[in-house]
Amino acid sequence: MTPRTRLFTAGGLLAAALLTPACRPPGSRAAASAATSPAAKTYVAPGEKDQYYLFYSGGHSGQVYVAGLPSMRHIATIPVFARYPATGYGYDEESRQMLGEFTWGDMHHPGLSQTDGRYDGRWLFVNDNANNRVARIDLRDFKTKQILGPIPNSSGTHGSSFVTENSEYVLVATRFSVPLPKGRYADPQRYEAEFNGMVSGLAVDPKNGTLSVGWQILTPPFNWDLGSTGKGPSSGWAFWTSYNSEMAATNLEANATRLDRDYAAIVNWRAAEQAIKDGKGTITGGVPMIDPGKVPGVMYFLPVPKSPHGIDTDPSGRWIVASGKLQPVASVFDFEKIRQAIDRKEFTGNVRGIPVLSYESLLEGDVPVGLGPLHTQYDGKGNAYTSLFVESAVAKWRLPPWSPEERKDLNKVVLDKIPVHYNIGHLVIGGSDTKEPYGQYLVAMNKLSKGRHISVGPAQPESSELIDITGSKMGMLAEAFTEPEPHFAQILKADRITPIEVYPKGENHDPNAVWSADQTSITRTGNKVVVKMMAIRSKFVPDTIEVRQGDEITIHLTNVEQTTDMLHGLGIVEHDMNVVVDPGETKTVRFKANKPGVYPFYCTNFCSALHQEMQGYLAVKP
Ligand code: RUQ
Ligand code: CUA
Repeated sequence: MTPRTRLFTAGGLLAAALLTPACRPPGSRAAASAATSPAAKTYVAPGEKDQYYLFYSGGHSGQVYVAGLPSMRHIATIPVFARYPATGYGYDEESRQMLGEFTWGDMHHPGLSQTDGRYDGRWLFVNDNANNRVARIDLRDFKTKQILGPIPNSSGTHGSSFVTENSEYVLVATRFSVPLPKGRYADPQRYEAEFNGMVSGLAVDPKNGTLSVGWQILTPPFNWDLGSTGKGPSSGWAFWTSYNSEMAATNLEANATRLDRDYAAIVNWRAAEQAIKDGKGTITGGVPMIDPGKVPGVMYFLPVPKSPHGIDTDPSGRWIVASGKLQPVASVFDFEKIRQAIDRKEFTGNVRGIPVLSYESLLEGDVPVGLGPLHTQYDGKGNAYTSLFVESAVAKWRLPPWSPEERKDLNKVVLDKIPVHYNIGHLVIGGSDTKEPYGQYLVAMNKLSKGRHISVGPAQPESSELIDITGSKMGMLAEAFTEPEPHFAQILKADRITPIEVYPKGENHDPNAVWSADQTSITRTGNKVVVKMMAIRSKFVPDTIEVRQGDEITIHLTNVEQTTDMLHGLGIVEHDMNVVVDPGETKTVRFKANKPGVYPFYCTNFCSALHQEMQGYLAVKP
């Protein structure tokens, strides 16, 4: 079967496809396919709600996008590493301080917090590959609460955000290597001698999720790529693949693809934690760091197929799967055997004192999945799904144990393949990185969409595809625009969380909050003017602020509403200022009244029939 016919039969579109356009009156195509269309399975009628959240990374937009599944409708944008005027993020003091000196981030891999190896619905962690940060979003209100970083000694925090079973740590590995500590100059020609990579354990405060750098592990200057955390037999361990074991500093396309194998890192993060407690770290760049060549038991290297892009632990925690982008196989390793080899010290050598395990004796099998394998996800029923970038497809295959016949020809465990459009990067199955995947939908996140949308010019919109994985064959259900640039995603059952819809007044501990007109004020101290302002349908109190040119103005704005969906905004004309306050929320903005004149301000969020009347004046005397 050609991929094309397979797509149609798998999707159940065959009947519609067989009708020739000539014998069909206009309009009947839609009617015919509506009855049989797989898209009907994704239809969420007006007033009904989706079953899952899809949290997908917005890449260099710096934002997290939220879609509903199965509708694939984009329902929210959570700004993290970039300003977002729609929610006033990056304008008020708190979010401005979180963003610091950066106006953008390159977000790659969201990771949900876990308790006992299952999503607990508390936090979503996301990394910024560009400015070496990791942020925490609270799923109680879908807001960014912390941006940690730039992380010391860490450059290109791409191999993130991998959350351990009980959210003890968010684990991060570096894509780039630099001379350490950061800020030190060394000639890039001396890459191998002077540059280093890093694995960081970001400790998560179990009460409030606050991130801090717990410890770091120094590594050779390999380029660490995607990873995963262990569970079950691999509990307490974590894995990353690397490219550039060659340690080349220039023309990586050629120089980092010379060797047949690259190294995966097998990290005992519990041992790293213990080593730090035992005082075996040295403080570098302000954080405790372990040299795994000198502290045994923390890191091991496992050769894997050339130029891999990721390594994924299955839901049982026994099987770990790495794929080499340049070899058409997914390599399966049995962690129990890895563990035995480590215990028995069966090493083939070492790199900078880090023991190297034997690929040949630990390989369970190379499954011939297809061309350009990148990432693997699991359905919890013993099946794995690998994205094939070059082949533009997803391969479904069966994890071990395999029969002797299957072992002789592992083509037998490749069960299905579905074409996707086009050049798939990541794919996601809800809960794949937990003990209990949902196993219902797979979302293919395609790197190039090549003409899937009506043209909007040279920058073609990205697309993602929703695939039904409940049957023995995968079924293509729907395709949707995806905000660029999607990398990884997480899927969470909608009923797993109950986000708040207003900030309860009793929880607002901002000392500058005001709840009635008589509490509002304008106070001057020298050239500093502090305004305590209230927003309520449909006015600001006060609505006239008189200041002098050069004054420093602070406005504490409280939205006193306790009603769902009743937001107010404060936009100040020609002052590059907009904040949005949710019901019960207080935000602070600070700016200088540099220009004389009278500047209207107004509510930027449509809130009532008299929303347009919700305005006032900033009057600046020269
Ligand atoms: S990487 S397409 Cu940034 Cu997630 Cu694999
Ligand atoms: Cu308040 Cu519009």
